Amino acid sequence: MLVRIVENPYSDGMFTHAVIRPPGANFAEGLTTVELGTPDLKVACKQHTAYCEALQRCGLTLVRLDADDLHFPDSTFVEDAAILTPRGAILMRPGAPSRSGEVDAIRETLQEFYPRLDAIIAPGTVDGGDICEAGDHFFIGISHRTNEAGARKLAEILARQGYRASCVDIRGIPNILHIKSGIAYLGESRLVLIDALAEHAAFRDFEVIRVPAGDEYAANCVRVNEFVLIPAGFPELTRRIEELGYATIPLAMSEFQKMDGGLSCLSLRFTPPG
Ligand code: CIR
Repeated sequence: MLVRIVENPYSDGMFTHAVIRPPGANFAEGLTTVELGTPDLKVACKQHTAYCEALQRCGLTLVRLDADDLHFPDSTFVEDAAILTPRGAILMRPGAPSRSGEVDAIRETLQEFYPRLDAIIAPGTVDGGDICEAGDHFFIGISHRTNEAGARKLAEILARQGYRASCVDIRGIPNILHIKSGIAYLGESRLVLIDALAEHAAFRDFEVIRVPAGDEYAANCVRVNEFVLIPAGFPELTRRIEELGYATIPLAMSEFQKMDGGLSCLSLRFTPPG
């Protein structure tokens, strides 16, 4: 098929780097709300390797953290520990107590790239998966992990960076852990949205690509430079995205799905300042 290269969603440039962290031996002890069975660590590692290779194919240099085998079974989901915008880094304060210590390793890593790190502070809690960046606007999901105090603090920091933000309460929407379980920004003012979010007034200025029934898990796809990474096995949403001219890379995600994880949460994509 003919593939059109579409403009990068981030006006300040393409992503050049991504922080990743392989699943640890304790991966199956992480949090989950779904009943899809126990993940197979060997398969999860294989899927993670393929994910990393896809990021490299998108042109990214990987910043690889060692797997944490002992303390933080959910630490492969690095996206929840920070938000990296083209204008700065913000450390999150994850809403699940078992995950709060994950931020230390991310802080240490990001200090090598950012001269200053902002942070969400108590009583605020924010998981990175509750933040959807859409150009100059950030949607913040109020969820069972992200509270109003955290959202307010985040909006304040983003405003200092010159961004607008709005909150979307997702607590009443079944089967989504974070806002990004149901939304993805593709660039060019286009949002992929599950039905339960599609009519929400917050998104009315965007062109909406509806997620077909049954493909909801694939709503968490990720635009990385010229490609859209998408969970494998969701041909109808993949087709809708490709029809718009995007080149997709399908990735097997079964073992991460068992732990409530999506594609976006496996990496922190960024371009170091300066
Ligand atoms: C959790 O419940 O926190 C992890 N098992 C999954 C986190 C997935 N994060 C994300 O989608 N941003």
